[in-house]
Amino acid sequence: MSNKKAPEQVTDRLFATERNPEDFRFDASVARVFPDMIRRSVPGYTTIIPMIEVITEQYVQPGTHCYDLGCSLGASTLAMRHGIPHPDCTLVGVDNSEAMIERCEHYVALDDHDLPVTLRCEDILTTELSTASVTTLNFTLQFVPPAERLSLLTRIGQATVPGGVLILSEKIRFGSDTEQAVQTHLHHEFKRANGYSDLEISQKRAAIENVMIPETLADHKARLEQAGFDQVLVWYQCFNFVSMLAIKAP
Ligand code: GEK
Repeated sequence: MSNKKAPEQVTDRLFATERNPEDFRFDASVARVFPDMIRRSVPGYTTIIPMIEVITEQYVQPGTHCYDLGCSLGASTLAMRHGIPHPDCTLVGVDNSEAMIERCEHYVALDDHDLPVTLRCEDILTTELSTASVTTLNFTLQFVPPAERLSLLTRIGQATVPGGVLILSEKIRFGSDTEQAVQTHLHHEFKRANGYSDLEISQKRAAIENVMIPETLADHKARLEQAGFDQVLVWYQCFNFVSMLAIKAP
């Protein structure tokens, strides 16, 4: 992992004061506070990122492409970069937020690994994918309209070489109302423990409700299999946040 000093983190106070209801967008104000926001909002994020390096190292194949779809500021991209020992691999980060990609370029430049990283400011629904050994969707699929998810995963499945993988991290919902209530409560307590107020929690929830649509684990597993992956397993879960590994048979 890189020894260079990470840029200073700006505290997320975007929802701290009363604001007009408006759908959440990945704009410049979000990009500015993003490392602090995601660390304090997503249980397990700080564990998942270094594990993406470990998983990448296990499944990356020489001469292939690796993709980080919805790369934001490149945390998962850089974890993948450090897990790729083959100089003939290419690593591509894709995000359709200009504000994210601009800042991501800066984080990539500060990192001390040699493997070149290509950043594309493009929609992951249409970005070109081929000969992939490791693809990551780290909390991105949840922002793709549900009707588009199967065709995206099918494109990833078709682009993945035998023995290749997709790392898919998502906020999930539960089939049981009682489990949904308990896990949602625990997630809100996690946010409270990280210094978010009740107002911040409720305003963020209202802003994100129409743009981030969680699905059940069973829905994810069934769709990943339909998309051409042979084995799907959960390698991490904390409350209602899960990371799956979808493997294409060698
Ligand atoms: C991390 N993976 O730090 N095309 C391209 N980008 C998209 C699209 C799309 N259709 N939809 C959403 N995004 C990162 C965290 S954040 C997760 C990922 C979160 C992008 C969006 O612009 C944002 O940067 C990212 O997906 C989701 O490991 O904020 O909870």
